[in-house]
Amino acid sequence: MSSAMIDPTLRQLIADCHHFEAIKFGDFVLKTGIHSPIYLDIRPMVNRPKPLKQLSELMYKKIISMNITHDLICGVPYSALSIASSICVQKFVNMITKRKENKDYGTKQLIEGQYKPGDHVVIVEDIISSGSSILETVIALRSAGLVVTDAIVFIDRQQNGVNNMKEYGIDVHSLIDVKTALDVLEEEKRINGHQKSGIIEWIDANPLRINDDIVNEWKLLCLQNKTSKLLSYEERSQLPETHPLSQQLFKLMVRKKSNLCVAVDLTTSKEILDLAEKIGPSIVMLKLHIDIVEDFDHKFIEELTALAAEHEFFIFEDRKFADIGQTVGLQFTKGVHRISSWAHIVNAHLVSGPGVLEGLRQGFEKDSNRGCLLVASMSTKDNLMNSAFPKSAYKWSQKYKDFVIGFICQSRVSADQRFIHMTPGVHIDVSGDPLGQQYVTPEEAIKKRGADVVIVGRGITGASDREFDHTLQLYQKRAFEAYLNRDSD
Ligand code: 5IU
Repeated sequence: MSSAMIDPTLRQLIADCHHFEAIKFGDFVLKTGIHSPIYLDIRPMVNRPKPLKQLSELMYKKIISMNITHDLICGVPYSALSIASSICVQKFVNMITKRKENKDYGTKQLIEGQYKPGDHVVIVEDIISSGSSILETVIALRSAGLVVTDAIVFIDRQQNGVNNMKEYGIDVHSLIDVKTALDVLEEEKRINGHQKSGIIEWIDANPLRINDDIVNEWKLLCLQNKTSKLLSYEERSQLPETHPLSQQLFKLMVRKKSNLCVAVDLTTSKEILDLAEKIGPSIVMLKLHIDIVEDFDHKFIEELTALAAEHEFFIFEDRKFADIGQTVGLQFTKGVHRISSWAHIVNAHLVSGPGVLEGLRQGFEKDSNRGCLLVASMSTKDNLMNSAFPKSAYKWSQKYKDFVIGFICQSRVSADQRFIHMTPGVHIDVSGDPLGQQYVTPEEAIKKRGADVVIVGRGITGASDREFDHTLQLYQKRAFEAYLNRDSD
């Protein structure tokens, strides 16, 4: 960061830090016994109304400019609690707090405030050194079923904390790093060049690690699988405000002992109907690409719908709507296929933004028993769907709950268990195809990646006549057993 680019308020805040002795220079003995030429303690800043207000405004601005999904904010105790409260009051954002209890407080709830599992929380902290305090907060939040991926800090001490936190899936965004703050203080004639280079040398020579106790707590949390502890399909069918289609799907999975969706990528209606007849009893969903069917007509749809009713499965048209809302609305409801008239489930990409969901909405209006899955990640090699996609899928799923029922993804997107996670790219024998497809086993998809439903195409449709029934049953059994044994390794 160049000091010339710094926001004037931030520059003033750094000068104030020195003035109020939140940043001091000298010889200080830290908690660890190490001598440090710089001392940072933000309390004198957050005890004063003006710097507190300015700091919290800048931190919230950062949250907005980084486009961080946040239902709630949480300050790391203690100094950052004032910052979080100030953001809460000024910006009307709800906050939660983490209690700072000692160890024997045990399993008692550590989070105070109103929240529900699946809410997205952004952490607010004054200074990051090793990252230990932030990780402690992350552990408490994730144990309570909250989703946390980002933290905002005032000053990064540049002692490896930001890097350390990456390992735990947390992106730390600072308003300023300590070396830039030193540049400002030198420009403000509060420190000379010699002092500054001595401090920088010390910083570079003293990278920090996360405290072992906290790392162990993290490991424990992972072992207990608490970060992703999932309820049974039955329990999830009963969660309040679960979409009616998802409720039916959860119940169907229990009844049929199946969490299998077959991708029927065949090109004639006869082939598809014959296969649907065979696989019907073993699946909960049949996935189509209607645009590859050469002899499409609505009689085919009637017959397929009748089979779906007879064998109890849902029809999923894998159309991946992705255009502007206006076009998508037409693609969904018009044309030869009139997809909205028969597909129980469709899916959409959010590349063009949430307009796609507004476009689809008209096709769902009349029938709440239809749903949409958001594509959050893909199975293919070198695809361009970076972490912005699951984040945005999560964000918009919350706002379109009336017809968004879940995600097509390679790992879970939302801790909100009312949403269904479906994973394609599943095969028990091979690891990929020559066109970039990459496979995982049903066990990997369900136990490691948290899929609720696996989508299998050629693993089943490619089986020879002689082996077909056996293969179908094998996939059904392995996928459902992986679900039943989800919590064992
Ligand atoms: N499909 C994927 N990967 C994805 C998405 C969809 O394979 O990331 I989004 C579709 C494509 C195909 C089916 O219809 O799932 C997988 O077929 P195979 O199991 O035959 O590879």
